Amino acid sequence: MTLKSIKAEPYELEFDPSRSALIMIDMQRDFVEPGGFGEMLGNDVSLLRSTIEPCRRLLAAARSAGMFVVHTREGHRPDMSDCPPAKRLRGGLECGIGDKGPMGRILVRGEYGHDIIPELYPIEGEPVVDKPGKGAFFATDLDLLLRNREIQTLIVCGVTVEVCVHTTVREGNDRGYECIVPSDCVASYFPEFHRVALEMIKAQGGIFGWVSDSDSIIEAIAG
Ligand code: C5J
Repeated sequence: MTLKSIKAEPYELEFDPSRSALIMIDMQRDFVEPGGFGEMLGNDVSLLRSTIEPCRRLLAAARSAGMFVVHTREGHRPDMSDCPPAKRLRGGLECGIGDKGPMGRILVRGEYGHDIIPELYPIEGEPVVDKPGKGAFFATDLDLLLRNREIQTLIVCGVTVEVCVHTTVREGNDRGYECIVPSDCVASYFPEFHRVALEMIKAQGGIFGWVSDSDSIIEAIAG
């Protein structure tokens, strides 16, 4: 076991790359691409698209180092049997989850908008965890995939930082994983939420985990 160290806040994180995983949360067309569900709701997707290049570089570094990589997608079965009515009806949208949106049925598995953007597309051997909720541990086999590989540290990237990234970090933290979030590999449609979400993770001595950046993590992985 070779321990390495990442420059991070609130303090350096020691990690074993062979027991670490890169988790790419919901880098799906409907959230990130112009013309998708996120933009249809009036959001500026350029705020999310700024994560693509740092995520791509971090993904490449993790792959080169042989690190375990997992991708997630938020979405539901086509018959919507795994979507709580409360989630489907929330917001009273004219065109919401399960309805025909600009990139196919919104957040429905198998639809064009539900899939991961080409820039960060999974390669062979990288599991894709389809999750019905915000957190990647809820109603999925993610915990089993990680425990079977004796993973301890999660590098959590993706969108949106205050929703699916944060929920996943909180779930992972409660399950005993050490979670580190690169600030430039996560984003929100609301810049203030981005800032506050990261503050919340690293507050009180790292109550949910650590905050770093892609360059520091790449340096640590490659070094
Ligand atoms: C994610 C959402 N992925 N904001 N979903 O954060 O609804």
